[in-house]
Amino acid sequence: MKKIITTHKSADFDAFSSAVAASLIYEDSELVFPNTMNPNVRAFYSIHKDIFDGIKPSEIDVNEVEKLIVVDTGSWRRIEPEFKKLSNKENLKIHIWDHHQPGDIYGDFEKREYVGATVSLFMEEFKKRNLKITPIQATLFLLGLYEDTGNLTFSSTRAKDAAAAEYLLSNGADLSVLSNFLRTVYGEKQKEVLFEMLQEESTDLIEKSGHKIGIHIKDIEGHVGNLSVVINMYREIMNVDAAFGIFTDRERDRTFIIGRSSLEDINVGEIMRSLGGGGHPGAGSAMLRGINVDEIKERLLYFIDGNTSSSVKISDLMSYPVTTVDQTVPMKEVRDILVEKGCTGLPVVNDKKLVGVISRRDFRKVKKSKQMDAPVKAFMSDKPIFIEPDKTPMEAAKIMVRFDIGRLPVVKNGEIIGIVSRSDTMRYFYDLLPD
Ligand SMILES: [Mn+2]
Repeated sequence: MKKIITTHKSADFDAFSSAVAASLIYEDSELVFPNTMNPNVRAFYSIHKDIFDGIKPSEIDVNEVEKLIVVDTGSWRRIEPEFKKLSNKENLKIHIWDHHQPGDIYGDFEKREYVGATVSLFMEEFKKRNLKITPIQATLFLLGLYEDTGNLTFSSTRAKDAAAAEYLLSNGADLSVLSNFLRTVYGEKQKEVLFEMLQEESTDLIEKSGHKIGIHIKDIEGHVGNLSVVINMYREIMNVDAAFGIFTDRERDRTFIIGRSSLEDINVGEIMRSLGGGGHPGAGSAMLRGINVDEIKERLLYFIDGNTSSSVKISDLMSYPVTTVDQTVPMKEVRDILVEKGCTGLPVVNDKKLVGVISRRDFRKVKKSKQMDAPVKAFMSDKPIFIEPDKTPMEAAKIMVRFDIGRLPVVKNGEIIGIVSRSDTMRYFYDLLPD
C-alpha cells in the first residue's frame, strides 16, 4: 500500500518541518516535498538534504497512492497539481494535520487545532509516544515553530507551542543555526539605533582586496535585542560587503561587537571566535569587558586582516580516498558498489580523470533488466560538477544549492583527489569542525 506525505506549495518552515515530523510518525510513507519552497527553506533543505530527503511529486505514480497524509493545509488548491487526481479517488485514506480553518480536503482522521504552528501538534504527539529525535531534527522543528509564531510572540501562539519549544530545546535544538534561516524581527528600537547610526556619519570605511568594509562605533543604553538585524540593514544601506558594529554599554562597562558579511574571505564567525565570541561565516558576535573602543577596533581590524589566510578550505573538509568507478563498469556492478558502500552516488572516471557522476536516481532511467549490463557511461550524468581544493565551504555550499547536488568531487589538475558532501559543509556551518 502506497502512502505519501505532503504539504502546501511554497512551503515555509512550518510546512516543511511538519512534513518531516509526519515521516517519523508514518514511518512507511514516502515524503513528497512540494516543487516550490520559500527561499530560506530551500537554502536549509539544500544543505541538509542528506538528512531530510524526500522526493518530488513527479516521481510519484499518483494512481498507486492509497493513503495521503497532508500537513499544514487542508485545501486541494494549496498542494501540488500532481495530487489533484486524488481528490476524486475512491477509498483513498486521508489524514490531515493542520492549524488552519478546514478546507475542501476531508480526512478520515483530522488533527486540527488552532495553535501557532502545525509542528507543535506533532511535538505533542512525539512526547506522548516518547519518540527520540536528534538535535538536527529538533533544530528544524524549532525553525518551523518559531517562524510561524514569530518566536512565540504572535497572538496565534498557544501554550502548546511554548510546550513544543521546551521539548525541542531540551532535545538539543540549536538556536545559533536558527538565526541563519529565520527572518528576524525588526522593531522600533532597532529602527531607532539604525537611524542614529546613519545620522552620525561616523562610519569608518575601509577597503580590503577590492571589498568595502564598514565599521561603526556607537553607544547604546540598556538592552537592545537583534542588533545583528540592525547591522545587516546597515550593511545593505551603506552598500558595503561587510559591516561591523562596536556597541558600547557604558553603564555596564562592556562592548558588543556584531558583524555581518556577504564575503567569503571575511569569515565573521572566525573573527568573532578570535575575539572570544562566536558565529557563522556570514554573521557573528562577541562581548568584551571594558569599553576601550579604540583598542577593540584595532583588534578587530587585526583579525579582519589576518583572517583570510587561515580560513577553512575545501581540502580541510573533503574525504578521501574516494571510491570511484571506471566508465566501463556495468550498471549492475555499480549498483552493488552503491549498496555495499551505502552511498547515494559515485564519481565515474576514465584513467583517473573525472568524466561523470552516477547516482541512485540515475537508476530510474534503467527500464529493462538487460540495461543493467550496459556500462555506467551510458547512464551517468556526463557533465560532472566539481570544486577545486582551495575553494571555501561557502563556495561549495553555493554550488550545491545552485545545482541541487549533495556530493561534490574535489578535482585538482583534472584528477579527483577527494569528495565533499553536504554533511561536510553542514558540519562546518554548525561549527563542529575541530580546531
Ligand atoms: Mn503553518
